[in-house]
Amino acid sequence: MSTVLEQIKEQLMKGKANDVKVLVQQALDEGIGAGEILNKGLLGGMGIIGERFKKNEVYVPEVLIAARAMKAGMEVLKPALAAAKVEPRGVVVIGTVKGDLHDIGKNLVGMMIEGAGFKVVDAGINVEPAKFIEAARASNASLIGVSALLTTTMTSMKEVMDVLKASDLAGKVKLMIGGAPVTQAFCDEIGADGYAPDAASAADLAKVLAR
Ligand code: B1M
Repeated sequence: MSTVLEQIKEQLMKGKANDVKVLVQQALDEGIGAGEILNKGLLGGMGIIGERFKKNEVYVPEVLIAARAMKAGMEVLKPALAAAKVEPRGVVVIGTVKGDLHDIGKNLVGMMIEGAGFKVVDAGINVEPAKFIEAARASNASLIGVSALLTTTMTSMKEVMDVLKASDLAGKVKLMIGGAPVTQAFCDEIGADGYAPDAASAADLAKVLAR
């Protein structure tokens, strides 16, 4: 692999946003393809951070600064990606369930999913079930990711599942759930398509569900 791509990966993992920007521009100037810079440089670095996060080798702050560095690199890369017609892997709508205002975990999940190459549409916090479905329809998403941090609000995830099942998107759009009180058993109980215990696993699961 070209040295500059290795450097992008390394500086992204250290969260050096400005260095990543400069290196992405350097890679473009060297004539490296936008897709290669994205996949081997930026997404490569985020993938390693995700694995380390799962193993508790790095924590939330490191993931946040790596994601910020990725965003900085993407700013430089986006026009070249558009010109090269490199499409995102798919669209994922994320949000925190109705009645719940917690968004730190949801944002982290969004960043990791973006880091896996998806376009993320953030529906926000305190999201009514029907709003998730509307957002998925409007953005042509293939996956909805719902976060809940309260035992009292996680029950609203079933409402999202029910509204999705009753909609024209049933069978086309999948539902992934997560958040501190959520479990695989709860996921099975409400018939959601998947549960992820952390942000890195959510990105891995999105790759499987949003095909
Ligand atoms: Co709240 N709060 N809070 N709170 N708060 C908790 C969740 C609580 C456990 C604290 C406690 O009592 N020990 C408790 C919930 C108890 C329960 O129901 N089991 C609680 C409570 C009770 C409340 C209020 C009701 C308090 C009150 O007003 N009496 C109130 C509710 C407001 C509301 O939502 N309607 C409330 C308010 C708040 C603040 C506004 C002050 C603030 C939120 C700020 C914000 O988010 N912008 C807050 C905070 C910060 C917390 C704690 C301290 C931290 C949560 C957090 O951000 N963790 C929390 C206690 C704790 O966890 N130690 C607590 C870090 C984050 C990275 O982790 O969100 O778990 P987490 O996300 C993880 C995974 O869960 C997973 O990936 C993430 C990263 O790996 N994940 C997903 C999350 N979403 C996912 C989605 C996926 C997949 C994975 O797929 C779609």
